[in-house]
Amino acid sequence: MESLVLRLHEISAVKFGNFKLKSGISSPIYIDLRLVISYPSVLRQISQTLVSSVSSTSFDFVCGVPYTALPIATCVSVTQNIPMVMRRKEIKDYGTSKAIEGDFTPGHSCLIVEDLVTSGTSVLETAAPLRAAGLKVSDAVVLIDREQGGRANLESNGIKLHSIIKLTEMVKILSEKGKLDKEMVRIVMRFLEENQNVAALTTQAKLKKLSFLERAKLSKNPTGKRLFEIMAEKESNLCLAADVGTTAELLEIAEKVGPEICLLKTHVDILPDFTPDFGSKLRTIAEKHNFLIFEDRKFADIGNTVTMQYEGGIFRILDWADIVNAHIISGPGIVDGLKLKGLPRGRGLLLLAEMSSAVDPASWPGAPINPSFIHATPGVQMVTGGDALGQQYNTPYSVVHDRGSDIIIVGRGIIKSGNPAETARNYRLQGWNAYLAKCS
Ligand code: S5P
Repeated sequence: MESLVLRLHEISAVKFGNFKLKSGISSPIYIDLRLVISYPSVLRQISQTLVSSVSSTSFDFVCGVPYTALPIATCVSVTQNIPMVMRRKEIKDYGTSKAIEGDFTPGHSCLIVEDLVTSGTSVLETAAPLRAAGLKVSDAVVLIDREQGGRANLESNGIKLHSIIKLTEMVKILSEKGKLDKEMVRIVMRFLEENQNVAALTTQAKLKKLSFLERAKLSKNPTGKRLFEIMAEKESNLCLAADVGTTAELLEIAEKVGPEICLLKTHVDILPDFTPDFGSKLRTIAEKHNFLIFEDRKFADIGNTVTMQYEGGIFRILDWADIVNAHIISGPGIVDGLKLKGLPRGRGLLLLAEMSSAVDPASWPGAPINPSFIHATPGVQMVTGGDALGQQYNTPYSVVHDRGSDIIIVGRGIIKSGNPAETARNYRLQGWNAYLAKCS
C-alpha cells in the first residue's frame, strides 16, 4: 500500500496546495486518478489491490464508474478473467439505446469499481441502471475513500463499500515518508475532519429540495420536462385516476377537474363505449386545461409484444397518451420496446416499483436519486385506510413530505365525492403544501 501511495504522489495523482473543487469549496488536497492510464505499472498495481480486497466474494461481472474507473475495471476484468459490462453516461437515441453495454443475463451479480468515493453519488448513479437492467449490485470496491459519508450513503442503498485506503491514511503515509511538512498535514487533516459527511448531506439535501422548475431544466425527456413545467405553472402535483364507467363520464370529469390537475390517468380498457376518437377528444380537453395524459396500461410482456400493444390494437395508446407505465418483471426488454415507439414521439414511461395493494409502507423507496425522474404514488386519500379489495391509502402529506413522492394519484377520493372539482382543489392544495414543506 505504501508503495502505491508514494507512486500516486510521485506521478501527481495526489497533490497538495490550494485547489477549487467542483462543489466550489477550496481544498488543500486534490486527487486526480485520470492520469494513471499513462502509467501502466500503477494501473496494474491498482487493479491488483482492488481485486485482492474482495477476493472472498465472487462476482459474475465488473462495471467501472465512467469515466476514470473504466480502464481500472477493464484491467480487473482482463487480469482476473471476470466479464465486464459498461454503463453509458449518455444513452443513444438510435440503435439499441442501451444504458448497459455487454452480454449479460439478468440475475447475475456485478461488482462496481470506482477510483474515489466522496458522497457515493457516482456509484449510485451506476448502480441504478445496472439494477434496472436486472443485475444484482451489492458491493463496490474503491481505491480511495474520502470519508465524507459515501460508506453510509451506499450502505443505505444496499451496497457494501470496500475501500483500499482512506484519505487520512494516505496523508499519514506521505507525512511519515517526509513528502509533506507538518503544517500541510495539519491543514489537510483539519480540512478532512471539517468536511466529513458534508458532501453526502449536501447532495441528498440538494436533490430533495430542488424545485419542480429546476428539475424541469435537468430533464431531457420532453414529457418529463413538460410535466415538471405544468406542475410549477399550475401549482399542482395532483393526478386524477379517472376510473369512471363510460367515456362520456370520463370526458366530463376531465373537463371539471382539469384546472386542478397536472396529470389525468386513464384505464382505457374499462370503458365500454370506447371509440377511436376518444384520444383526440381527451387531448383537446388536456390542451385546454394544460394537463398530461397517463394511460395506466401496466405493460408486462416481452419487448416485441409491448411495442405492438402500445402502438396498435383498438386503443392506439401511443397516439394519445403522453405517459404509460410498465412492470419491471419482464426485464429491460420492456423498456427497450416501449422506448422504441415512445421516445421518437417524446413520450414518457413510468416504471412500477411496487403496488399500493401489496406494499409494506416501511419498504417504500425514497425520492429517486436522479432529479429528472418523477415519482408518482397512488393509494392516496385524505384519511388513511383501505378498500375491501386490498387497496391501502395514505395522506397527501405523508406520501409527498415523508416519503418523497412528487405526484399524488387520487381516484375514488375525488370521483366519489359530492363535488369532484372542489375536492380536487383540496387535494391539490394539500399535495402542493406538502411539496412546499419538503422543499423548504
Ligand atoms: O400500485 C398501484 C398502482 C396503480 S397505477 N396502485 C394503484 O392503486 N394504482 C392505480 O391508482 C389504480 O389502478 C387506480 O386507478 C388508482 C387508485 O385509485 P383509488 O380510487 O384507489 O384512489
